[in-house]
Amino acid sequence: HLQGVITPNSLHFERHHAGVPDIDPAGHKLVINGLVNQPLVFDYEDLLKYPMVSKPYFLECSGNGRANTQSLPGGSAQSIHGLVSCSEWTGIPLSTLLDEAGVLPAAVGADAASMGRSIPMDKALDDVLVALFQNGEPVRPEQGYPMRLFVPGWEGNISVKWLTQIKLVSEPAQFRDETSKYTDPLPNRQSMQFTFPMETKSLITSPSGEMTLPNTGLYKVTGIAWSGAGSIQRVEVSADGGRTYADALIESEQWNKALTRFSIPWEWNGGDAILQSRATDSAGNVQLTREAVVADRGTNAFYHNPGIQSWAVNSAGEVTSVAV
Ligand SMILES: Nc1nc2c(c(=O)[nH]1)N[C@H]1C(S)=C(S)[C@@H](COP(=O)(O)O)O[C@H]1N2
Ligand SMILES: [Mo]
Repeated sequence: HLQGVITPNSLHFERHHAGVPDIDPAGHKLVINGLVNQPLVFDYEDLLKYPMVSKPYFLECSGNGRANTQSLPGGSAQSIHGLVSCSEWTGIPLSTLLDEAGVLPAAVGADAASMGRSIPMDKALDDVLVALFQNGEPVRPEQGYPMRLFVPGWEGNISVKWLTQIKLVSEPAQFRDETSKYTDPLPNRQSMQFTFPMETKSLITSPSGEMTLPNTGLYKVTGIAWSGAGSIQRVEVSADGGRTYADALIESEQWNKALTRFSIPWEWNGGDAILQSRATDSAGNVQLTREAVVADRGTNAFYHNPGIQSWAVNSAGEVTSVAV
């Protein structure tokens, strides 16, 4: 039921592993230590004085879409794919703070909040933010107030909320949330060590699962597309389960690592149809089919499932999630 590509703050998805802490910013400190020339401690007020950048980025939990790896129990766009949102994030480039701390050679970025994740140094110095604002207002408690790490394009878990510490270390810290969780098992019983970028994905949001088309005639099929590897270049839509595709209209800006809105007109003649969308990003990645994801990762892997969503429309106009 949303349009455009920016998620209102009150509707941003929430994923908390241990509830939302009630933090008084006056007592909150951010520490940068480890392999640095000069360990630093920042108050919230100190950080507000730094130059900031504002960029629109999506945030997606790597568990998004996981219902589609196993059998499909039906479901809606929200229940299957609701763990993605897009905001204008405002914050201090992490590179500014690391530059001030003086990073020692061969250091690897890691932070050690209760939610700890290791971040390779080249990413830490590229586009990572210490985000303080979201769509112009202070980051909400549910999103990490007073500050969160924001790691554009990468699995949501790594964007540590309620950030307290950034520690420079020489190798990955092997935190619980990068080893026992958020690891992708493969069909040959091996596992991927780290899967950082969220893959090229799109989703038709209307019409979508659990909606009913009231009558035959003209519909506007619309949805969102995104990629952790760059911007969305193209979205194709099929009404026959992927046998034929037509190019959708891109309705929004094609921002880097942000949601992009697409639409296409469709005439529903009252018969059975299967709606699908397929995105292509600026790096040339084409969204995988559900079959390809399952063949590649097996049915035990439920993180990182960007597979094409199929919405079946029956002659009563009912829309259901199906496996194609
Ligand atoms: N400190 C902390 N950071 C965290 C989490 C958490 O539980 N605690 N959840 C992670 C997960 S799994 C995701 S998907 C994102 C969700 O961010 P959001 O709640 O702002 O949508 O935050 C990540 N950062
Ligand atoms: Mo997540």
